[in-house]
Amino acid sequence: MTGSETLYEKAVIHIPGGVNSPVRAFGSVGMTPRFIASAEGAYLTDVDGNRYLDYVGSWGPMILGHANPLVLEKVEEACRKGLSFGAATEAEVEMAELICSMVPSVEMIRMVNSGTEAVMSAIRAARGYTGRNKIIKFEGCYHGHCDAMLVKAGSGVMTAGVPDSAGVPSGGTQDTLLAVYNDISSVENLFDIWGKEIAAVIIEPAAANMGVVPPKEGFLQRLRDLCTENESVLIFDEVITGFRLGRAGAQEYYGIQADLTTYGKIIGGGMPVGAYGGKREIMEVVAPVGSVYQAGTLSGNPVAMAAGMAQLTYLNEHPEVYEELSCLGEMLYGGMKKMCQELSLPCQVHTVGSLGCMFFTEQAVQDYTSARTSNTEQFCRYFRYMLEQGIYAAPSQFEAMFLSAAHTKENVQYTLDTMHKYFEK
Ligand code: KE4
Repeated sequence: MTGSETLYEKAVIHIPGGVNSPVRAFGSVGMTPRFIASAEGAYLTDVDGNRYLDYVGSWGPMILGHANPLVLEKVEEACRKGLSFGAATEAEVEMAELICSMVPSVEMIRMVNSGTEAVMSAIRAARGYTGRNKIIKFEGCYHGHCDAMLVKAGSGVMTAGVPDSAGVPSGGTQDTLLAVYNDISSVENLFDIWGKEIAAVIIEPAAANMGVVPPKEGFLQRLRDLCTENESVLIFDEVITGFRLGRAGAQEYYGIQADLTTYGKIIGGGMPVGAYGGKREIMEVVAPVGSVYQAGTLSGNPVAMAAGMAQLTYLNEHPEVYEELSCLGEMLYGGMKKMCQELSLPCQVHTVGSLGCMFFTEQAVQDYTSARTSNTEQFCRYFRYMLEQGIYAAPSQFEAMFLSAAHTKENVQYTLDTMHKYFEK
């Protein structure tokens, strides 16, 4: 037995599914998950010493690559001063000031410990601010696992093929309204029915949890207008796109400002960090200023702030990283599109900046329903081959590929060559 197999056998005894997050279980690809021992740059090394070119990047945080020396140095420095105080620190002020300086729509921000917590809190703030209850979300978008969001969610929920989660009482989702991504009429209909009862619309401005599905031209702008007209809060869930699509994320990329924005992943530099922020008048409903309660023992943890600050500061001071990521994205996803054309493959390649994916379906993909026409068996065979060739992609058709600043053109060329070999077989 391999080291991963041995560890997996032990893991399943005391951890549900042997993993601390379902999508890591490799369930949809029918394999034993790889147990990772270390990572550096664009590479992972598993407990058996196998080295993989990593296109998951811890699901997005590792935009500068794994074990970035700058980030490690700041984390080590912070650790020596103590790991957690449960008190205000200068690092939190610096982090808040930095994010507010990078994202024009964010005037005030609150640190939490995960993207889920950021979304849960942003929804509560929007409800507290508007005095309304209804929330519109989109089929296939994933916003973490708070009850209200576990309706036709993407990512691991979609991978598992369970449209909704057990254990969520109807009361938890009775105020969640479902719209169809890229179908603005589905949103207009909900506003026609519920109008002034709608507290907020939450969306992944570029969906990356049903595979990658970019917004159609004009879709986000119409959402912005509908929220403004109805005095509903527009929440951009930028846990993935934030600081990946540019210094101001999807809001800069698409030129649309949200009222609230949720963050995670990149702002933690690999440590557990989430955040929600936006208009001052909305954020000031949050305790202790306002009456919307939200709290967290480790929120703004000094070591996590050190990691996040190091990564964000570098991105802020080196905007050329985004140009490099876009060039690598064009090479990788452009090469994949070219391959699909040359080999007449029944696949759709989608890309947004350094994010991308390949749907195993001949249908055009623009939403949850069309994404689900993908042949997950074909994806599974493709995934296994790539892993055997040392390329570690997300073990699910309904996730994204993540490039980092540590990836090279040689890495991308190897990946394209390997894909060619697979599909030419
Ligand atoms: P976390 O609670 O996992 O930090 O963030 C939840 C979340 C919220 N919003 C968006 C847009 C997200 O993509 C996520 C989490 N992303 C998944 C990957 N698609 C996390 C991977 C996992 O569940 O293990």
